[in-house]
Amino acid sequence: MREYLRELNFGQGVDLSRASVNDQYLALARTVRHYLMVRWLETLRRQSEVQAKSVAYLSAEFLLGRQLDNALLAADLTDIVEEGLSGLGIDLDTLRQAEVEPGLGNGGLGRLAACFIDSLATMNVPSIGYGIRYEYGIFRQTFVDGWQVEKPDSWLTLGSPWEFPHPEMAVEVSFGGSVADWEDDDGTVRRRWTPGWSVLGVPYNYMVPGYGNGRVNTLRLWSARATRAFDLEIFNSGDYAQAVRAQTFAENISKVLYPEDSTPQGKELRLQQQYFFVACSLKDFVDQVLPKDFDLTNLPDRIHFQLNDTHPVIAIPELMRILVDEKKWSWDDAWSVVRQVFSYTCHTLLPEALEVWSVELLGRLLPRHLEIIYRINEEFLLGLRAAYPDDELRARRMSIVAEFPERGIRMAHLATVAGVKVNGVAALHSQLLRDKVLHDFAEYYPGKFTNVTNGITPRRFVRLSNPGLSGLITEAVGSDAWVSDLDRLRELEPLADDAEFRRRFREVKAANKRRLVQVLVERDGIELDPDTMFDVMVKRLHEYKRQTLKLLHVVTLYQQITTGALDVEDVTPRTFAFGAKAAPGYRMAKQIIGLINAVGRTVNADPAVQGRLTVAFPANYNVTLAETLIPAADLSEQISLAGKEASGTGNMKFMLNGALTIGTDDGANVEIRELVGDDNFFLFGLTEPEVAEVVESGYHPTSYYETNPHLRHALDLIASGAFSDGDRSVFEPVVSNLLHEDRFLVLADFQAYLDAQARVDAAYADPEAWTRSAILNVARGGFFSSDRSMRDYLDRVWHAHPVPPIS
Ligand code: 26Q
Repeated sequence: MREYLRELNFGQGVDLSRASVNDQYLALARTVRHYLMVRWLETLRRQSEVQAKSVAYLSAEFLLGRQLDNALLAADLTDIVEEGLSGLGIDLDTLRQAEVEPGLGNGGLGRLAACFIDSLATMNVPSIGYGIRYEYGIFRQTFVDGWQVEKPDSWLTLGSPWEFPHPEMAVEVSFGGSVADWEDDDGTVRRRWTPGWSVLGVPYNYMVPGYGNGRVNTLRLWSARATRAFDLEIFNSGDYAQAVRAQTFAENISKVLYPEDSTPQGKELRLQQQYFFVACSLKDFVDQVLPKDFDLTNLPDRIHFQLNDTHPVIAIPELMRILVDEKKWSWDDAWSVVRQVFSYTCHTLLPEALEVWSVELLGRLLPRHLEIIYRINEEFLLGLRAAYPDDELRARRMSIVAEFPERGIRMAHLATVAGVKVNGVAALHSQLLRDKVLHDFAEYYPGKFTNVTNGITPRRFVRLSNPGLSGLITEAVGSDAWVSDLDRLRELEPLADDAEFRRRFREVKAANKRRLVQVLVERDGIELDPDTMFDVMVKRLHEYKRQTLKLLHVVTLYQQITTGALDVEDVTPRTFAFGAKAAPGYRMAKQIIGLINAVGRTVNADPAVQGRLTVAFPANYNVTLAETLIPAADLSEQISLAGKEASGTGNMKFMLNGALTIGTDDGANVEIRELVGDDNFFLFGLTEPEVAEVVESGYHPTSYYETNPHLRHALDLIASGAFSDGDRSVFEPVVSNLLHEDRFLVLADFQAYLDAQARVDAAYADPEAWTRSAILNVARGGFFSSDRSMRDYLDRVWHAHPVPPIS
């Protein structure tokens, strides 16, 4: 605590009596990071000493969540700090809550990256995360009359104690300009890129502490600055305003996270972001991380670059450019190294979500890279045509260069051609990649395709977010070894049949629900009854995820109660909790948010419902809210149309916190159900092959509307203006989309969903049996630790090994 007070006095420049909560939080954070510093330096020293193969995780997003609690846990400082602070009359929890979470990601993909670097550190794997230090992360969502309004997320304004800027390590990244032939000293004709402009990338290092192992890995995020030359030149020209504008222009690159998490728009700034962080990272690794005299022909022994979706795929031509243009290697030598050091993880199945950059844009921004891509493609097509003579259609399908609707570069094809491995993120997803999305490639490159099912870190999503359950588990296992060895949860299995254990498990869930109720009152002014079933659907808003299906369930119950078709006494009291951000430009998603809020407003206020149905939609769902919401859930909603959700990771978090899942046969739900068994999972809906069949034979949503009275009543009620003050036009687009288009077969799965919800009600009516299932969900969820995902990547993709510290 002496150190804490010193940080407060000399770091923050205040004394205890005048310190704001933020001052106190910052001082504590600095104290903790100070403590971790020794281990960080030691880790770096060991890493360069041992020269083991490392992993570089390249990701445009790292959705970290709050750092303080995780750092305290990793360093085993929680108790000592809590005690010390309380001696000063300070409540640790108050300081925890002062932290603004770094929301440098949209959702699943960004959070996955954060879980993975946590696991890599915990498993002693030499590794580094590379990404972008956005000045503004994912927007803050507010509701105005129930409609989403976005506010900037200025997470840096109150100070960011976890980062270490290194302006002296800045690297230069170039864009634009032109390419021409030139003659080398020895007469070889080479290509020379003369860029049009450049920016600096300043690295900001973040500690990634392993759990209880004294290791601290690095996450290196890049921030864009104007180059000094750029600055000087324009300032000297006397045009001050122009010079300032130029700086702003450069700094724009890392200004804001794009809030779309599918259907990427071909925005120039987004491509600038991608190349910016990738070029910085490769240069950093080659020039700074590797030893000075390193022979790059040995690169595959020292590094594997994992590409988190196609966002960093421009790294492939960039490494070719470095080797061929800068190091003067032959094309073939360069290619033989490049094709050994990258692997690609695909996170989608939606064709519209696959990135394609227009040749016009790519050629303007990165002319040399475009040439390199063309050459990679030429040689790829040469091999392809040799393997499949006279199959021009196949060559066109597989080409890296698309011809329609405009000439474009298919980043997933480039990644697949150059990558050592291509993986999907759940068993079903990987299967569909092989069979459908990348079928031609799976045929051409047998052995390249693999699966690594996603996982989540048990440190943040069980140990920290659910202390009550963690206490129970630790008692049952006999130690806290499960926190870094999640298979030990299996030891809970027999306790599912122990009435006393079930009682305590239920008490933990009840306490988590009370904790959530309190948080939501303070955070949103939402009042909930903890003695209801908490039925939770939290995830990005997307039509394929089908928030409307859950809403139709709510509307159906409401309609039945108000018309007297259902006696309100027979309704299981439920709280329907939603959390979802919509991409700002995704109009249908925003309409759906408006509709959820509108239904909530009406249902919550209707005395006929007698408080048995409550809709809660707290704004701005984020990692921090997830940490209190998920442990309080009874029922986890994972109801995407089969074949559309690559994996899902929220589903795993709910399972490990003792919620039961109602879900389709999609993504990792498939594996969840296999593990917990059909008795402990509420399965419903079409399977992926059935979906394909329905779509194939022509899907007519109206036929479901016409034949299913529940569905008709629910949709009619929405269309009647019952939730929009009688105005029939407000939600007409949602209703008519469902009736006439319904791309994601909401109406086709509606009745099956209602039936499954009836099974949920029946099961919930028997608390002992329900608790037993909940315990089995926890006991059988160990597979979903991201530690296991890392082991799979190490074995199947990276062929790297942990380097345990010398103890
Ligand atoms: C691309 C180009 C331009 C602008 C934005 C983007 C962009 C950004 C984010 C495209 C996609 C994303 C994020 C995708 C994502 O989160 N996918 C989810 O990944 C999870 C982790 O694997 C899976 O569990 C989910 O199923 C998948 O939807």
